[in-house]
Amino acid sequence: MDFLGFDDINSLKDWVAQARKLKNAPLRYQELGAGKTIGLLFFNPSLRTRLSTQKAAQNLGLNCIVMNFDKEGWALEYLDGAVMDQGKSEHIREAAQVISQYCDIIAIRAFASLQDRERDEAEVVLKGFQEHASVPIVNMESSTAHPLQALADAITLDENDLNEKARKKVVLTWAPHPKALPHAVANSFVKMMKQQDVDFVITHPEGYELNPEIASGVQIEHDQNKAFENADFVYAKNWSSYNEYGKVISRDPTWMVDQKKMALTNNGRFMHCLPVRRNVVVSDEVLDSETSLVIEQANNRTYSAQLVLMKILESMKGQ
Ligand code: SN0
Repeated sequence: MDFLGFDDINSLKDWVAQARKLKNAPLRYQELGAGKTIGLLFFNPSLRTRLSTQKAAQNLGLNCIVMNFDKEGWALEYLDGAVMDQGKSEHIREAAQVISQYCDIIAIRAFASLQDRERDEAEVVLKGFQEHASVPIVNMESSTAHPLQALADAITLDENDLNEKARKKVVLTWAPHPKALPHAVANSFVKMMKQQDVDFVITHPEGYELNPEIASGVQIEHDQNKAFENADFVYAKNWSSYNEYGKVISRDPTWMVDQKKMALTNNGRFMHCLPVRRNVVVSDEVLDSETSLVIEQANNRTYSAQLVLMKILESMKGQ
């Protein structure tokens, strides 16, 4: 069993319930991973993903090997038939097979380049490992998806009564950022929201439309203030343009989430995957207030990762 994207979750409701149970007794399955090893390969920086996945592995008794592949590994070639007389030292074919001998599970972080949409959408790194490794593969944020974050967000929303009483309103808002950022977090959040019984609205400036295949059927509101009206949850995230691929076409500071905007909501809770640029994406006031769920979201990364690793370990039993 691989965990590559949100579509690998067969029942979100069940998975969230199982993760919440796991959170109450995280050390109950310490035998499950005994004698097995997970390798975490990072092609990009990480704080939460690295530490929470390592913690999740430890909770399951797994050994954990971590490698900053971008800095410490050989530059990998992914193209079949390549004549490797340039900068790339090793082909994914050997690398994936070799790592499969040391690790029973391989988890990979490989962000979008934001240079070449076709290459990013082909998920060259994740798919390269999937094709050539002989062990299960876990996505720790690829070019187009961050399913472990979206699962953690689903847990956080559920803990904060998303599914209690009256139907809730959730808003995903684009927010300004100095750098061009990937679409992965937004994509997986949208996929997750599509499986929830809520009113879901995306708000962004014109030109920041997400991949239409992912956002199809979702209500889009270009007036951010209007979108915030009566919202129970506001999830902020920056992403670069999809149509003008990887470009920053606006840094409009009026899109920052501040107290004035949160006052339009129904005592709404603020969410962000972190890391977050203070006073650019969200004001100190909001981030430091009781309405913010960002620290809980980060905590739930451990249990989303642990649930996924548990399911993979269970699927390996008797093989
Ligand atoms: C990443 C992203 O996909 O947006 C990871 C989020 C989990 N975020 C960043 O790269 C932020 C970098 C910055 O300099 O603020």
